[in-house]
Amino acid sequence: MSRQVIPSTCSECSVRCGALVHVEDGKVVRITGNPAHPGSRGAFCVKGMNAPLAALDHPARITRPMRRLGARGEGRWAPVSWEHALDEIADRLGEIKGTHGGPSIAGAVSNHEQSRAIAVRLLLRSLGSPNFMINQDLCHGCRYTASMLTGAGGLPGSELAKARVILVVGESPSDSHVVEWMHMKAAKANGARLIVVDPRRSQSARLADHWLRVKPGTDAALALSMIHVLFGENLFDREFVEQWCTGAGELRERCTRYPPAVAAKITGVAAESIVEAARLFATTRPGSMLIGHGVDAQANGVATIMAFQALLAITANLDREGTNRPRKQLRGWRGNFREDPRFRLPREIETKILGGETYPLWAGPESSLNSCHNPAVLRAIHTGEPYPVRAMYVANNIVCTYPDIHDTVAALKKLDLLVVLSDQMTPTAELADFFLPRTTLLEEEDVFLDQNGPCVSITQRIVQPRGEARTGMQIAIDLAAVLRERGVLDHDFIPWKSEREFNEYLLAETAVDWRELRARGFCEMPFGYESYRARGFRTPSGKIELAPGRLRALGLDPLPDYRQPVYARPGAREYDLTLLTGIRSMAYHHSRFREFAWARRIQDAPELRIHPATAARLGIDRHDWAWVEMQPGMPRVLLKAFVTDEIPEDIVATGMGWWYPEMEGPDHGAATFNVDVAVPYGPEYDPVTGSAEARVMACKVMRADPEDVKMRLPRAARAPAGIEDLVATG
Ligand SMILES: Nc1nc2c(c(=O)[nH]1)N[C@H]1C(S)=C(S)[C@@H](COP(=O)(O)OP(=O)(O)OC[C@H]3O[C@@H](n4cnc5c(=O)[nH]c(N)nc54)[C@H](O)[C@@H]3O)O[C@H]1N2
Ligand SMILES: Nc1nc2c(c(=O)[nH]1)N[C@H]1C(S)=C(S)[C@@H](COP(=O)(O)OP(=O)(O)OC[C@H]3O[C@@H](n4cnc5c(=O)[nH]c(N)nc54)[C@H](O)[C@@H]3O)O[C@H]1N2
Ligand code: SF4
Ligand SMILES: [Mo]
Repeated sequence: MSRQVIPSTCSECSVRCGALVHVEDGKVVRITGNPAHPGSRGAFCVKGMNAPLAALDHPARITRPMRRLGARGEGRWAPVSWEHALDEIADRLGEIKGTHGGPSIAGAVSNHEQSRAIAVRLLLRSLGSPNFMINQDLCHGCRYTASMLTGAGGLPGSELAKARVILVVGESPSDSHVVEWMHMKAAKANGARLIVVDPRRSQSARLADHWLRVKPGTDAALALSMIHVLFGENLFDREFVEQWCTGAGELRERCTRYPPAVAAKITGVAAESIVEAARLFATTRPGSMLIGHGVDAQANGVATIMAFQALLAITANLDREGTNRPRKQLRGWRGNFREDPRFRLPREIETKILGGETYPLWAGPESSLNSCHNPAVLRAIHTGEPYPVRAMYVANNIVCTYPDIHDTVAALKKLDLLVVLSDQMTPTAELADFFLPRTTLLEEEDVFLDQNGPCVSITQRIVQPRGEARTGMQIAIDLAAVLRERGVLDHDFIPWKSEREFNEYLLAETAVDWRELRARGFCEMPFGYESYRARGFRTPSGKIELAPGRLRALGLDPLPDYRQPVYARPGAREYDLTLLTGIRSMAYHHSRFREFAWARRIQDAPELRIHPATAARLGIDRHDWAWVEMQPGMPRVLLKAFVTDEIPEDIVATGMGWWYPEMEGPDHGAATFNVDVAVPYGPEYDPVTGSAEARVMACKVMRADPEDVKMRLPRAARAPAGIEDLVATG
């Protein structure tokens, strides 16, 4: 028997753990963590062990291009050749571009840094369209933008293990980031102190020395109050603030609005706890901070994150050992296509990006991520304002992940052309004109910078693509070739002939040795601390901007402030509970993996975490399901009760992304079981990024009639093999 262990990188989620792929007689038998990987040091999870293997030959997988027959969502398809599909897509893109202009074509992807996303961005730009949609306005948007404004962004990466005090805000690494969770536990075992800010008693909160149980959406008041304490008690790093920060005086003044007694009323955290936590964070060095999705995707997200970044800055916990470090650069790395002038559109086109007029720091030419305000794209499809969007090229599952599912579906149905890249028939793919079959992890080669290491990592192609599947980059290359031939391209931003050539391009000017990269799965990036001493921080002033000039220039409040969250404003009395969405599940990655029996064995239904007393008050039993409604006029969502005292009595919480691949109908159950059916896509929006309030909202909860639930649940006969018993019992 031949045995081989190939070092690679798991890319099933953005953590990107070093992986060892075990191959016997040419067949992948097992995937494990790579202890030698400098970023993840052996950490791994159930998704990485199972998903790549299970996806490869899954019965739900589609590996041929298909063209729609009949109406959108009718589920009638004809297999076509790649040649036919690309020809017709190119023709139709050419027509749409000719009639409505390049910007009438938009694209959507998941993560913006992977090659499958870069491929979409460059394809669009080649067609003259700046309209690139990423999920970051529901995800990291406020963190990216706050970091750009203040210059105090960055993650601790492996520094976390060396921190003596760790502040965790709105993040649950035990559910979402196995590497940070590992480092955090290691630091704690070495005596580090842990402060966790979270309304929910998460695993991190259980481990914490200080658990600050904030009311959702009030974190800005907490951070400003902690800063107030540090200024007042002279516990800030005077030298660093004087030399490396601007706006400290104004910030100090702003914080006087939030003495601990005032902040206590707003946040629900006792004044003494605020003072203690502030003192602990300032007097214990070094300190690291994890700031998560729990405070992003909120209407006051940027201000909240700026306030916590200010806390890092005034305690000088930046770019030193054991603190948050700014993104480390690799000399010669050519993967920054967002900023690279060789791949940019003319300014007059970039200013046309949808949403840029309202949110220039999010969507303009000088914005943090140069991508659309997604609600503006949906509006352009519906209304033709400010100009029509008639075609979309989609590489993720936006029907299941954008708020207001019915609105997303209605918009997609109005398009002249919808192309969806996927490995199976998702609720988004169901609406496509063309389904293009994409590879899964073991069939792909990807190269990227991992800030956890920091290192360059490679995902190696272990097996040949199944059937006719192609990688996202290869599909863009092949489509660009046809478009080029027809003279439809304004720019040639996809000059490569293969994914391999693209990857070689990324590294060509670096010192990375391909042989070493392949042999180890990574190449460490040398890095030092305090690089700001030589280069300054990445802001216009070269300093940390505590009151960023770019906000002031736009007439926005340059200082972080607390604003009352929407859910807490007076509204209809029956919306008496607060719902948190998006709590991560170790078995799933967003909308992915619902077709796998191993994942469904871990969790088979979208959960409603609810306190025992609240459940009792509403007559909800352990085995019950409940309807949750967020707003009159919006549909309700059906969630399964998970009675737990980790949640306060006035809050309930759930995950995201649910659908049942085996269920009939174009939505595969998403219109019933996916929380985003009931979540409006704003307003209100964050004034800087336009992020919608998709995380925290007022709701009412009603016990569902068990007979009615039974009718709606998926049928056992169609369930993924091995979980029929689960489905049968609901
Ligand atoms: N297994 C798994 N891992 C994932 C993902 C996945 O789908 N599955 N997705 C990845 C992606 S794209 C993302 S964005 C991350 C998200 O992962 P995280 O950044 O960890 O964010 P969440 O799990 O959404 O929420 C973290 C915590 O925030 C708390 N929270 C909610 N509202 C508030 C608030 O107003 N204030 C404070 N202080 N806390 C609040 C919640 O109770 C929760 O404990 O996970 C990534 N990792
Ligand atoms: N209400 C509410 N809505 C939310 C959130 C929330 O907390 N609450 N979270 C938001 C966040 S943080 C995010 S990031 C988005 C996620 O939103 P999406 O990006 O849409 O989520 P995914 O399910 O990861 O991506 C869907 C498709 O992308 C492709 N894909 C993605 N990653 C991979 C991969 O590694 N390999 C392969 N082969 N295919 C891949 C697959 O075709 C998959 O079906 O949802 C957001 N939506
Ligand atoms: S956390 Fe799990 S899914 Fe994400 S990269 Fe690591 S092993 Fe893969
Ligand atoms: Mo995300």
